[in-house]
Amino acid sequence: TIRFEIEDQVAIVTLNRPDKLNAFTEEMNKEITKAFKDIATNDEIRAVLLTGAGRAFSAGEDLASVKGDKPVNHGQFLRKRYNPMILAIRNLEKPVVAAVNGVAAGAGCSLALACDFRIASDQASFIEAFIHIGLIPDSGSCYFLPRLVGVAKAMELAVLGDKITAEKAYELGLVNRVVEAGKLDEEAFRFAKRLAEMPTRAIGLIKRTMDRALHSRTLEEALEYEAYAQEIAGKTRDHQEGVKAFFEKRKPRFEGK
Ligand code: LHQ
Repeated sequence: TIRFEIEDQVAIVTLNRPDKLNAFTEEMNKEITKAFKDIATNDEIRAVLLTGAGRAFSAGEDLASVKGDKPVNHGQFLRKRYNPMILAIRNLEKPVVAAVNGVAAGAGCSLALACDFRIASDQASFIEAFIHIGLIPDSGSCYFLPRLVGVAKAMELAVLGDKITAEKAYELGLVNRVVEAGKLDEEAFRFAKRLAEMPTRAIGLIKRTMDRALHSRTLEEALEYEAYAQEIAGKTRDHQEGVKAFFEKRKPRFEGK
């Protein structure tokens, strides 16, 4: 239910149930989580591109699983299937770019928000669709949304569940770039490849340090974590190479180590 490729040190993960708008099944959740765990331990991979096959990014949970007579415990559902998937992305110390090719609804929207960067096609849209079926935004949306757009807008998006266009998402700060639909693959890959050529350890540490700073209680605490993370970055070969290249007036060749 997903495709996995590696090209120029970029892992390309494609949600691949196009006839179901890439709606999630248990199998798919597990495959995505496993892919991100494999990426964590594969030194050849220095950036990830996450996208959807066909006209959608993802329509969220495949509601076929909820419509049966058997009641589903949504809490357990999330703990087992979705939370590990979201945590695998946030805990990955490599940059993750979502190439949002079409509609991202419900947990599909959450998945896009869990990534570090979002490049949207001008045909993409975002919907916190949960409220339309009497649910709350899950899979990290209640965490990511207010951080990305502020509490007032986050409440509006979560409670009203309106579909917003890529352009609107850009204005809100929800996506980093909007590109022509026909150029999305190329532009998003170029972006991911650029990241893959950068100091991977430092990017991973930026990701971790920013995530922590967002819930640091004091500036002191955040400064201390920066010092701790910088100590690690300072010991990398990429740091040495960066300084050396600067004085030799040439482009650095980072290895991700
Ligand atoms: C679908 C779906 C779908 C099945 C379109 N499932 N078939 C966590 C905890 C526990 C339980 C529940 O879930 C969660 C997490 C969640 O993600 S909850 C939120 C689940 N997602 C939604 O509620 C979104 C439902 N879908 C929509 O609102 C629309 O379909 C969107 C906006 C995604 C796309 O709209 P359109 O482009 O107008 O396409 P469409 O509505 O015509 O859909 C095309 C087909 O895909 C259609 O089937 P059909 O047989 O009529 O062609 C839809 O029924 C089917 N489909 N989403 N999530």
